[in-house]
Amino acid sequence: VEASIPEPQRAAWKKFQATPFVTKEDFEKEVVRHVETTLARSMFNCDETAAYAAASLAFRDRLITEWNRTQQRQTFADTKRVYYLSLEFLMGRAFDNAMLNVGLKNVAKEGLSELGFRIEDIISQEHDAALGNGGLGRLAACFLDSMASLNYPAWGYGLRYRYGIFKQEIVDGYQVEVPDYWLDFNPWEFPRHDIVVDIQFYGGVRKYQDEHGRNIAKWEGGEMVKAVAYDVPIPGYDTPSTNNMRLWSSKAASGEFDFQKFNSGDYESSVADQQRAETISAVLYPNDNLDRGKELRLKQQYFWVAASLYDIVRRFKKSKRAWSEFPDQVAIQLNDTHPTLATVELQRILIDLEGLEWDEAWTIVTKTFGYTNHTVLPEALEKWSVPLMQNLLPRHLQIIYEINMYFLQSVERKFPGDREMLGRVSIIEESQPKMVRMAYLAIVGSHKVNGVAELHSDLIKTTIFKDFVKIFGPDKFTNVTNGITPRRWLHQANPRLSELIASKTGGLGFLKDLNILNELEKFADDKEFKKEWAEIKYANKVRLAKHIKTTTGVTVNPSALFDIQVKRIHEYKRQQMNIFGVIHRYLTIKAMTAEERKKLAPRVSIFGGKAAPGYWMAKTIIHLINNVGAKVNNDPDIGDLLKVIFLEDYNVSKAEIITPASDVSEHISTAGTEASGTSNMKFVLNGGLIIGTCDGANIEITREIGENNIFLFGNLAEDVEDLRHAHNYGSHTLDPDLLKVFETIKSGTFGDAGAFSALTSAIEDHGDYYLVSDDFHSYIQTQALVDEAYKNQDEWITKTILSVARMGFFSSDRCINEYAEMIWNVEPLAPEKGETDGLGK
Ligand code: CGF
Repeated sequence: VEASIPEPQRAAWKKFQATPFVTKEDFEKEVVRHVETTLARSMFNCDETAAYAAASLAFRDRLITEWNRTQQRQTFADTKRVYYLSLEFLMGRAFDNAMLNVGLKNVAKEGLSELGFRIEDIISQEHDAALGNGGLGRLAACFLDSMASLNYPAWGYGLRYRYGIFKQEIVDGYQVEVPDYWLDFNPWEFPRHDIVVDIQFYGGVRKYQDEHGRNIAKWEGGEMVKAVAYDVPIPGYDTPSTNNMRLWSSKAASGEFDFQKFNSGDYESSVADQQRAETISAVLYPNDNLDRGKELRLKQQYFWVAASLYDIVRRFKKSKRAWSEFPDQVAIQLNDTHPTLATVELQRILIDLEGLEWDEAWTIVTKTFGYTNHTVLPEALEKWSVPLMQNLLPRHLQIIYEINMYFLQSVERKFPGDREMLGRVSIIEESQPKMVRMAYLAIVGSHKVNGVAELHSDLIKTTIFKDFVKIFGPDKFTNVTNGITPRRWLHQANPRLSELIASKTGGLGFLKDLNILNELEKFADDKEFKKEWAEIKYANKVRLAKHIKTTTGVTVNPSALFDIQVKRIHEYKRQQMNIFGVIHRYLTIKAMTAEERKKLAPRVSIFGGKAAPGYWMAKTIIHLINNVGAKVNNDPDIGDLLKVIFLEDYNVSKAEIITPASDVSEHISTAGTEASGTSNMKFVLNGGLIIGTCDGANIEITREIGENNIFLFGNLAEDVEDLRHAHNYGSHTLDPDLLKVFETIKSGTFGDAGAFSALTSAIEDHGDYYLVSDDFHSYIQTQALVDEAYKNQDEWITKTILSVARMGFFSSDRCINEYAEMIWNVEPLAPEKGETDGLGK
């Protein structure tokens, strides 16, 4: 308030307010200005990197202007806001997205061309913002796009990692990890050196009574670290609304190194504090669906939630409302259990700092939070050791014990005498050491819990959270099936398809209401349309084939069937089954006559994805894929009939090239293990078919597009437990075709047989937990159906058109509207008609 300009001077401010560029000329002016002043270069010294920097800064300025207006609008309207807390935001590149969302890509294209640059070259200069591992982080990024596009007052809160997910190199067939230092030059962030929050760790709790006889708990001592805010503007599509993603970066509280130590010659330890503090936001943990329980990770979590809550509470307090109104103004969504400490931190703020009574405070907390569960895999369910938490966050542990006590008392009242139930649902696991079960804490601290696809939401209710359904009733648990943003995953990744769809559906309206795609149904048998459709798919395959050639040296035929599996490498996702299937195909082709070979559809099997650095089995799968590729791709007997490709360093910007180029993509997890999957949606939306199991969102995709348009196979989730039991306690006969594949691997056909023994023995000797053998036969048979179907291109194309036409449900806009209505209770705040939006429309 103190910094606000007095009324009489505001007229001058209004007169000179920044005006976002709209015309090509103004854009060029901005680019040249940034080259000459911000970058201190000139037309004699402007390479593509500098041009990218200047063009991005021109767009960033524009976004910041709209961002300011959006924030002012929201502050004046004083409406409820949503805060999406996610430890991961897998944003990818921002420049192309910003140009498309504000509707000025053509302006930029022509402007850059006049200044001597091709827009594609400039776009490719950008480093991906890879602050995430996989689906969870990319989902958060799609949600930000949708929240802005739908004009919801919403903020994302995350960590500004200095190193994003590692870069993957393949050396001699092995994955090698290389650090991803992405911040060299990042025009998309906006440091807020004025927004700094002190975060406390360690220390102890002093309890005493104040002069009014009230019990006080004071967290004292320990260590202080500073959280500095960095803002990233999130432009909505076709709206001036520009939301904010605030990422926190850690800094030593003193800000300087210790001069005394420095002067006495102890240079190293003089900077130690600084370094220790900065380590907190240094690296993203590279695990997907795995909890490792490392202290630094807990530090990251608390650092981030404490800074975010401080910010949220500060904003609320400005409104001078009563605390009871907090949940009317604030909705906080916990993306997985990573931010669960936020529930405890809010309770601490309310009772320790603001003096509220426990019950009043806890009512506010539970009304404020919602929790999204993303997995049922036991190894991914977060637990923190009690001694670790006691040391790092002593006051929070006390509050957790108190939350648990009141919770267990309520359970006891509902189920008197059921001690087993108390043990099962306790937030504290009575193990050695004791552990805090974060998912249970998140459930108890939230008013809604949701899964991310129908099957998954049913499974959490009947398995891992069964008791909680009995305790809280079924209404607390709900489903919001995941979605993807059609702006990035259709319009940006596949511009020609987007254009074709626009030409038949009356413009780009489908990017805002994806159900409009339905109008494509009437073209499913239209010859001319089908021809154009097929040409676009072919062009996208040519583009990927070029990428394959430059990155791997292998030539692939764009007319072959492109079969793609790109995602994190994980045993439950079963890339091992895919590569075993590829080996089976190789053996089959080898045994075929020339006549038989002529009838076969040539195939390119494409894999991509990172393995967590400590996940040996996943790394072995990558190794096998590469070795199979080396053998098959160089076998003159095979030629174009089969090629096996591993694409290095799969990330968001590569996905934008890969996704539009699939004929078939693989989503073949063991039933019941993949919560949703979102790449399945991206592939279908881009005119590819799926081979998949009855798992996650595959089931709803089938419901929407029709079972004739998807290749489903394998055992069902409800049979998995029995099969596993039979493997361990009954007779376990392996599939004969799979055994032949194993024999070939063991014979050394793909290099050192010993290198892959862990993969085969997991199935032969260790119970085949992921049911590879059980599903192998139907997988191979279904792949044969794919071969057959692909031969009839006419029908195939019709299937892909019908599928795209029926994908409207999977827009992340639909998800966000569901969250807003069922969980957050927030309304969009659209800009007033006539309000200058700078869009030039
Ligand atoms: O979240 C995942 C993904 N691996 O990040 N989970 N986590 N944790 C699930 O496994 C996916 O199935 C899901 O689509 C994604 C987003 O909800």
